[in-house]
Amino acid sequence: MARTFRNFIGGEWVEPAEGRYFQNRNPADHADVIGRFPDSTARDVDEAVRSARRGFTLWSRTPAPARGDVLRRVGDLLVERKEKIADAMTREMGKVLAETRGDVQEGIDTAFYAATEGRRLFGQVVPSELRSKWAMSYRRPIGVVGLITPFNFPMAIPTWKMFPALLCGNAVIIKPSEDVPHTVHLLVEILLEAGLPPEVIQLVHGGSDVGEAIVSHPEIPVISFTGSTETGAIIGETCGRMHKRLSLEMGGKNAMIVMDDADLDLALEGVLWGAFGTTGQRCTATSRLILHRKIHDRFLARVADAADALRLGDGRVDRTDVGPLIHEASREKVERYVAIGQDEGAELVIGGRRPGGRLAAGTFYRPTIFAGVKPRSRLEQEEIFGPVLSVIRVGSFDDAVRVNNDVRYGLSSSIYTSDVNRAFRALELLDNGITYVNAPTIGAEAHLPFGGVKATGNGHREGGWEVYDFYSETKVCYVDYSGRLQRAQIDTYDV
Ligand code: UN1
Repeated sequence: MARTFRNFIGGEWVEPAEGRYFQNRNPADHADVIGRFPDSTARDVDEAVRSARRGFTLWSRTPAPARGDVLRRVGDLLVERKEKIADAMTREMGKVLAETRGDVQEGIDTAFYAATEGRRLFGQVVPSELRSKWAMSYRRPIGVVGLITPFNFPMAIPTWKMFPALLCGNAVIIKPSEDVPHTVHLLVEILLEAGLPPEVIQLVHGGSDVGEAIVSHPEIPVISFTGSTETGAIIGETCGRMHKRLSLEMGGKNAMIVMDDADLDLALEGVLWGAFGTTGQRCTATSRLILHRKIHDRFLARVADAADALRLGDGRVDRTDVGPLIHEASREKVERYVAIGQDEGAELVIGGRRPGGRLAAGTFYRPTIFAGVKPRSRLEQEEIFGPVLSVIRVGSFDDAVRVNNDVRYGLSSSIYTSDVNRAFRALELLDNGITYVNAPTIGAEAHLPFGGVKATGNGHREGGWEVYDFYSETKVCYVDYSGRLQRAQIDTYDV
């Protein structure tokens, strides 16, 4: 009998108000049920907000260095449980253990970064234009923050939203994806053990009803969402109407450019990792490979051979290179795009099918490569979120830049070249939030800002220092100790 998990609301593990649950299954083996999780509703969100308001009163008055100490202990516990969490994560979302360990590590890095930020959280002190007057700003907590997180980085993404939000003194309500409720359950256990006052964190499991209730709740002034561009647009409408602060991290159609002077051995390793790691289910996945015509044929042949040799399987087994897709709907989406690619006249080089045999128990799909993909075709333009790589042939660096930029998304890009001038030109011209030189389109580090331009985001960044701006309100303070009325802009400087 599968274990039944609960929400964490009001400082306790509680059942959902309407008593409904959903099942969480292992995508590598659908017979393996991880547990039953609450299928919550707006009533649970209401309760969570009431509690979070109380948590906020307490936590917002706790000094930031003390809040940082809690996050340092969270980091220590994540280090201690890294292996156990990685195993649970692979079981619920499929990617291989090396990657789920990396996912926990990203949470650890984020925790330690947040811990030190508790002793900084800089405001500014600048000269006033008037005498005997101070002008300064500092950062204040905002209130209850609502986080809606996806399945592909079950620990990293919740932590890189939650830790800065907490460090800034906010209370948090989180709804993780229904596909990965267990990982965030384990994270909340750690937060409580580390000494976070219980009402500062609320975990409400469930589907889009819960997400909508969070987004439209009048007492949640800040929302951070990672997911599809379509859902982000809907959330944006509600937040715009309600004057909420919103951070959106959405789709990508990231390209790796390989020039004729590139180290092809290096580029080969890079493209396999970028395109097929996490079974292509990263916002940062390398889904387009732009090849200079001089190396096109020989490099494509090598990529195809190596990708075809990748071993599919349970991510907890050592020899596995690529795990399953998250669920059947996602595999069907990949299949729809394979059909679209064929209709558009692209050449299916490898893959394009489900594997058979023992892998039929999970939602596996063979690494797939299309060549001769035309710029502006649907295969080339739309996010697939699966192990499908589209290869585009170009005649020059300028063409490569044009193809890279000619999509609606702008998360990450990469160029392989040994020409330093060209590398710097690429950094300037590629229209993305992140560009890698001689590395694939994935691999962002926790202490640098993460995010994209165009339809990938709405101008905010996660990670790095910038995210602390998002989760805090700037308060400006003027102190006039002249003892008389001094009018800014009117009483001008009498030198
Ligand atoms: C995502 O793709 O959804 O840069 C997040 C990376 C990871 C984070 C990716 N550190 O690939």
